[in-house]
Order: sequence, then structure tokens, then C-alpha cells
Amino acid sequence: MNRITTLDEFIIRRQKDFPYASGELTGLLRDIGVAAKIVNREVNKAGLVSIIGVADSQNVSGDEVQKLDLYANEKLIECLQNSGECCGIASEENEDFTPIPPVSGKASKYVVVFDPLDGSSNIDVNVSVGTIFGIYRRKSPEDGTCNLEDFLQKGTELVAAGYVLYGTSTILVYTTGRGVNGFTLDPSIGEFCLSHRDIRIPARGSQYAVNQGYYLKFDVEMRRYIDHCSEMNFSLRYIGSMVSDIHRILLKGGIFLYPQTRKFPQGKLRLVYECNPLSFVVEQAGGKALSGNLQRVLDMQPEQLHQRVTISVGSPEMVDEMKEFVERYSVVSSD
Ligand code: AHM
Ligand code: MG
Repeated sequence: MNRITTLDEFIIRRQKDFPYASGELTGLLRDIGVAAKIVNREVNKAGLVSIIGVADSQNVSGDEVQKLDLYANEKLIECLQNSGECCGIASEENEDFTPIPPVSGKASKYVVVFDPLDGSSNIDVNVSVGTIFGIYRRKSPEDGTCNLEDFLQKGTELVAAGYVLYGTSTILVYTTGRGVNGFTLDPSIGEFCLSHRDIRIPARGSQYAVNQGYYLKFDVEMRRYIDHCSEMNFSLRYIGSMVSDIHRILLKGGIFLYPQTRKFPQGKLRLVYECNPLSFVVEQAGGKALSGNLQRVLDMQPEQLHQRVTISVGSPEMVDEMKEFVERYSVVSSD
């Protein structure tokens, strides 16, 4: 029988690779793993809401039933707050970042950014959703409160990042900048177990993911690339839950596009807690991620916490090809 490696065991083993590691990052990743299990439990019984009560109302016991994205937000904050391994968090659900006071007088050097439940409009129809997270070393002095600058760091500064996909099974995928590993939750023992060791994205794939319904609103150069995907007989696969789409592309190869439209020049997705962590994971697996102006996403300097960015991310050869199309046709269309 193969020996099982649990997430906790793996994280601790990896800590030994860093001779001066204090165990804080290890603790943070474990906190995120615990929060993921709690969120997973609630996501799995989401369908039961209709018999025990609906969101924003009361269940039969008279308790308030929360929307799952708010619940996930609360649980992540609670788990990160209790251990005191980070000094602040920023979430899609909160307008401002939240400083976390030291626990037992211990100052922390990390901040965490996250989208607690991405693609949450999918929950009502039993489709996969995910949690995205990124961890930065703070810039501010360790003996004070964290500040906005700690959160507005380029993706290249990420110390760790990952996602949890609540799908047919629940999987946690993360990187600390030394490759990407995936851990599937075994519900019978309540542990994330190493299932996808050292994930490498295929150099190219035969699937593309884009909201094709917006096709006519895209710039001509992006339309030409999408036409090319169609001419190549690539399959269009779009779940509307970025974590799920990225996970599929990471394993099978392909490209995910969320381009600008004339109305939304920055697209929809958020740089700090959606695109940067997922771009870091994809790059660590050998892929590429570019913004609308063909800049590497991880090199962008965030100006605001909830800043949006357009993105093309996935298999390296496909991202390169997309770039060629955009360069070629933007010259033609501006003539
Ligand atoms: P959310 O953060 O409000 O859940 O929105 C993000 C989601 C992504 O997961 C997904 O890729 C995208 O929105 C889908 O948007 P659209 O419906 O415009 O294609
Ligand atoms: Mg989101």
C-alpha cells in the first residue's frame, strides 16, 4: 500500500528545507487548510439550505443562515486570527484590509490576501467553487500595525499562494515558489492527502476558457485569437468559476481568458487576491500569465486593494500564441 502523506506532514517536511524558517509560514498554511475543511463542510451541504432555511433568513431552529461566501470569509478570518501567525488580512468581501493584533505578544511578519469563495453564484446550481489565497511578507515594521503597502505588493513578492477547489472532490493546491503540489481531501479521515505531486502544466492543450457571450464586446485582436482557437477545433470549456477553470487547465493544458471590453477596460477579475495568486501557481507549474497590455501579471504594481486586471493565463505556448495574435492584429486595427 502507498504511504499517505498528509498536508500537515508535507508542510512540516518542507519547512526543514528552509534552515532559518520560524514555523510561521507553516502555521499559516495549516490554518488555511483547517479553514478549507470547515468551508468544505458547509459547501457540501449547501443544497440542504432549501430544507433548513435560505440564505439571509432563518433556519428552522431560528438561527440566522448566512450566505456561504460571507461564511467562508468569517471562517478564514477566524482561523487566521486565532493562531496569530499573520498580522493582517485583505479579502474580496471586505472593503479595507483588517489588521490582526499579536497573539500572546508575538509579532508576525506575514499578511494574507484571499477570495474566500470565488464563483459563488455557482453554489445554487451545485457547480464547483473555490477559495484563492496569497501570502506576503510584510513591508511595515514587525512591532507595529500592518498598513496598505503590505498588501499592495507585486505578485513577484508572493511567499506562497494557492487555491482550494470544492469540486467532485475537494483539493488544495499550493506553492511556496518551489513547485506546485495538490492535496485531495479524504473525507473519511478528514485529511488533505498528497495526490498531485509536482504539478507541471502541459506546454499546450486543446481547450480554451472564455465567456464567449461577450465576444462582440472584445477588441478585434482578442476576437481574432478566439477565432483561431475555434478554427483549431479547440474545445470551449467555461465554468464561470476561475478556480475550476484554472485547475482544469493546470492539469490538462489550455488557456483562460478574461479580456477587456470597451465598457470594462480592466475586465472583471481582481489583481491582488484572484489573479496574482493563481498566476503564481500557474507560473510555478511552468505556465504563463499576461495582462491585457501583455505585461506579466506578477510584475504589475497594484495601486488599490480591489483593482481589476484583464488576464490570459495557461499553457506557455498558448499564451505566447495569444500574444502574437494580439500584437499582430492590434497593429492592423490601429492602422
Ligand atoms: P466573483 O469573485 O464575484 O465570484 O466573480 C469571479 C468569477 C470568476 O470565478 C469567473 O471566472 C468569473 O467571475 C466569471 O465571470 P463572467 O460571468 O463575467 O464570465
Ligand atoms: Mg472572486
